[in-house]
Amino acid sequence: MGIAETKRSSSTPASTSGAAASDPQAESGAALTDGFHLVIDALKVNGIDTIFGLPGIPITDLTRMAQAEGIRMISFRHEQNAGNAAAIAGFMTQKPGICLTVSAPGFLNGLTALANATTNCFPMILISGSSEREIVDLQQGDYEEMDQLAIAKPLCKAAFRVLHAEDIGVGVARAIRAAVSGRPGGVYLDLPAKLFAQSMDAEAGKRSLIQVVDPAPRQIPAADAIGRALDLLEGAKRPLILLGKGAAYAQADADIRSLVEKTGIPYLPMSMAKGLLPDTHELSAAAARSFVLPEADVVLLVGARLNWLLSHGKGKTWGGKGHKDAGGQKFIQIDISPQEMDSNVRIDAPVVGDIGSCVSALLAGIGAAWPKPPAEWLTAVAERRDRNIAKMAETLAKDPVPMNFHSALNVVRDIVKANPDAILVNEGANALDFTRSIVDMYKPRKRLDVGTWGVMGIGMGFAVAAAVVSGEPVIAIEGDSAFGFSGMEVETICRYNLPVCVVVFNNNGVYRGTDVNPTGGADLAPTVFVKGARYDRLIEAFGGVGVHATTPAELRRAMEEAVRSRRPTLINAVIDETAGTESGRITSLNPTAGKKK
Ligand code: FYN
Ligand code: ADP
Repeated sequence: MGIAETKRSSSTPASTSGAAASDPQAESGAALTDGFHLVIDALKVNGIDTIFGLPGIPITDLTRMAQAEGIRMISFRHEQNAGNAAAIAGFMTQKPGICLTVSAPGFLNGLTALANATTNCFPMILISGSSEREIVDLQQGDYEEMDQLAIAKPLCKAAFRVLHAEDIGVGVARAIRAAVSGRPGGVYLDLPAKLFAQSMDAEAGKRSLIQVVDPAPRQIPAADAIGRALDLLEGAKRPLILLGKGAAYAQADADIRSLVEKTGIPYLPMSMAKGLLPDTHELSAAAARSFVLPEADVVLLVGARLNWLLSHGKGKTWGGKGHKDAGGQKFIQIDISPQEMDSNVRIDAPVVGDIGSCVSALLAGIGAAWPKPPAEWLTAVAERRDRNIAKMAETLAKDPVPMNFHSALNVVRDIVKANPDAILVNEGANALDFTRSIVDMYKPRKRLDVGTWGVMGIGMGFAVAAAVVSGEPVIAIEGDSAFGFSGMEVETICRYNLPVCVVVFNNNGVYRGTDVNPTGGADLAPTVFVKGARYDRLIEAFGGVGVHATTPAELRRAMEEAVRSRRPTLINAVIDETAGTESGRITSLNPTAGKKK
């Protein structure tokens, strides 16, 4: 929609409150536009159709006008959740997710999500209204005074401020490019209150907008880098492909599958890469993780960093003697960021470029005569995997009373299998770790979780965005502790009538509910919550469906009904309060000095 048309809508009832909503055309008689409309038009011209945010000073009218102009405005109850929603929308779509907040505290709430997005390489733009520059810079005590740009800078990929209406087009274009080009990440865009009411000639305004051409240009890998990688891979005795969430983000699904199948190399998916190939694929080594990492001799990393989640590429996980010793593997790494290479261990064959281009270049060098990996390796991986899967099947078949993580997740596993298009959001400690290894994924980008930082609090923001962006049913498997960080957004889920089924694994506390206060005082232990809490009643307050489930059969019935009806549902799944280990599978990261073992 052009400037002339957007201008007309500034006289709609939705935008008549406050001075900022005055109709520039009516005042001057000339065809004018203003900062509000230029921001909206700059986003729209770049195909942005959804904003996640929270209205308030100075962006209230912006949210109204955006809605009036056809942008879907999803309003949240807390900016961090809106920010998480924007971040995961960016991951799912390769378009920057937009989060819109008020100044100072609203901005800071959104900033946590922006930093998390940047850490995870998710493209997102946090747009915050801010107070008057003159007053902020002289520190004269403005309403919500804060130098937001300076604070945002170290926590995101790029940060920009726009002071004049005619620069809005450039500001938005720069933000979009910064978010999605190269390694994706979070961008901050600071819009001071005064900008919104600034008016300018409508035609000049229209001309000032930039439709970004090729926002994430392909980055073709060098031929010698591809040759080096192929040589290493071809000579491997025990090769392994490691798929990370960068591979999921890249949307090169068919080529990645071909790479695995044509080479016949076993692959290990990182958490959010699960489903890139179906977890039931014969070359999946997910259930043989602790076998393949130390045993592999050549590892091809595709969009995965050798960070803490991969024990920094060394130590016992990789067969090293001590925790700093390398395991002797040779690494090939595909990544868009050249600086990622050698960040933890030597990368023998760096392949710098976008994953789509890199994988297709590798495929071009892999002909029909490509040798399959030695049979001993394939057999050893398959044996180990099948043994672990059989062991897991035994555990899943049990039906203990009370219900535990395994018996509850056995239900979730079946529901996801029957609904492979549903999106699984997952956070917690044990609720996260057990779900990751028990619930198979069948399609790419269907598993959204705590990511690189292992954060709590992404749950409801991710669930809202997943439903809004995809229109598919969303199943959010939440630890009771994790759910608390964003639980109020069940109102948002109900308000927008989203097909989200939240399952709270309730074991009465952080990790589990059995800690006691050693002093014998009235306060509960710090890790314990109200016992027997009824999270299901929370959603009933807003018209959603609440279910209290204490058996796998009850859980199954409730989940089936939630997915079938697409009604907002929260299931309070009561889990044995003794179930769960401290910090799940990362207990080693939680210092225990002074704690009774
Ligand atoms: C995996 N496994 C399976 C299967 N899939 N067994 C049977 N069947 C299936 N389908 C096995 C796998 O081989 C491992 O066993 C084990 O299950 C766990 O697999 P996972 O989850 O892949 O591996 P692991 O060791 O937990 O992975 C390390 C990690 C992961 C760091 C990448 O823990 C992770 O992503 N953690 C994030 C934690 C987090 O962020 N927590 C939130 C904060 S909690 P073995 O091979 O025998 O080892 C705050 O307190
Ligand atoms: P995981 O946590 O699943 O291991 P990481 O977030 O650590 O994954 O790694 C993702 C990597 O993917 C990052 O280093 C990032 O630079 C890279 N990446 C993201 N998108 C692309 C892309 N389109 N092409 C190449 N690399 C990418």
